[in-house]
Amino acid sequence: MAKRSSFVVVANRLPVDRVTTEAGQEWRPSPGGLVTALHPVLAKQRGTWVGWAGGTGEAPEPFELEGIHLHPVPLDADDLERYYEGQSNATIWPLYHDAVETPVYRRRWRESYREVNARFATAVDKVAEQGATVWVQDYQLQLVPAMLRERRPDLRIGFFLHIPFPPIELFMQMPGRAEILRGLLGADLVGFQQRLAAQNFVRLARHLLGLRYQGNTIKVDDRTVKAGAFPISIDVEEMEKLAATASVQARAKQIRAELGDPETVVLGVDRLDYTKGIEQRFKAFRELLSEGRLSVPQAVMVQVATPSRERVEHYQTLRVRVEREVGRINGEFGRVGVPAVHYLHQSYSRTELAALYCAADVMMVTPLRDGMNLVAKEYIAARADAGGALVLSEFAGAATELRQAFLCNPYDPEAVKETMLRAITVAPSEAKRRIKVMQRHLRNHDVDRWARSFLDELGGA
Ligand code: GDG
Repeated sequence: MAKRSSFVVVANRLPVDRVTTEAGQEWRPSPGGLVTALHPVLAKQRGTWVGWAGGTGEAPEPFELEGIHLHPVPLDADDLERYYEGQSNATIWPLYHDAVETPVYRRRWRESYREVNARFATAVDKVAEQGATVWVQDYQLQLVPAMLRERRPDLRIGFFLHIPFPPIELFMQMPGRAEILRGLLGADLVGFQQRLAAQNFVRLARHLLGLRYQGNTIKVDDRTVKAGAFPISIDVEEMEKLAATASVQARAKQIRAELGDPETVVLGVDRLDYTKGIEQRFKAFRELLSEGRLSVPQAVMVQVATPSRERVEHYQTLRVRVEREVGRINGEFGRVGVPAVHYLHQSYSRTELAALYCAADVMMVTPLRDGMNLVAKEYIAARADAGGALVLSEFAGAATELRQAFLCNPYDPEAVKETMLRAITVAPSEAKRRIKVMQRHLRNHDVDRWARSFLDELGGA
């Protein structure tokens, strides 16, 4: 008999990693904004997190870690290929990001997505006590709200989408589109990063299913479904503290020294993903070098491109293109011992990321489309010295809040170049003023506030 909870979080992944130590295998919490925000609520209500534990063998038995019940859902190799890499990351991900890569549609992937969503719904049914609150996370699980409501009309169900929700014209491409929409409409509250996304959703409900809505409330049979914007954030205090530690500060200095103490360090930190605009950023840097408006070694660029979704074809071809561009820039503008671009296809600790943020004069966040983008917020929070400048794409959700960033249109190469130069040459007093305004905003809008506002709204829904 599974342990029952009054609060259940459902996400594709459990917030843990299996690590091998001398004592054998053990579970470690994997740090992340979501778990940080939800941990207090989960711990207080003895809540349960339902998700995949990684690996394709049998799922481990439910276990407890740091006061949270973890309830693993199994995925086998086929599920991984079809539900996760296929339908989630080669169909839905590109479609929801303005189709910046062509979405791939496969019947078998959709079937697998349905099967796996049903498996998650069944698992939640087992662990949720009568009248429990269930919070479903993200695009991998859009059918879960309706599947769950069918099994358990007693539950209060929330859904939050971490990525953009596309305009009607784009959404309409998706085979089986009505099923997805009905899946989401199983929730009492559907949360998005942005107001525009919530609007896209309610309009789609009318367009596709003829449902009536008033403001952001949709009438579905005899119930109502609310849509709303809940922009996610980071644990601001944690990043401030981490970045202020003596060891991080020392490491930041050391990084600059290792880069040859250039005048300008330009930084990018992203999962290696075609939505992040990494190529656009490199192109801008290359053209500024070739026009002589920047030069090496006075300016250098560091790009951390964390390995991601490496079995999905879009990601393999992106890697080839990005690495060719890095080679081209270094070939043309580097010297022995002095590359123009330091490209790191590796994953780093939070401490090292914080040190990189502190070492960077200009942070480039130039996605073609992004639900929010937490890297932009982390950079601002890390700069206790109020130094540095943030170049931010207008197409990141974060641009709605971080108005004092140097905003740009990543599709316009001249705009990216001009904006990058403005950020490089901004007067220190002006840069400080901008960063401080954004820091004040973030302190009042951290991830804790995000979770509370969603759950308060869901409680009242
Ligand atoms: C999705 C949406 C939305 C990156 N490299 C390393 C590392 N990271 C951390 C960053 C940041 C996080 O990963 C990435 O978050 P982003 O928001 O930038 O982007 P996605 O992964 O695409 O996230 C996005 C987010 O969900 C939340 O709703 O903002 O729009 O696409 O925290 O610091 N962390 C470590 N090593 C790395 O190498 N430790």
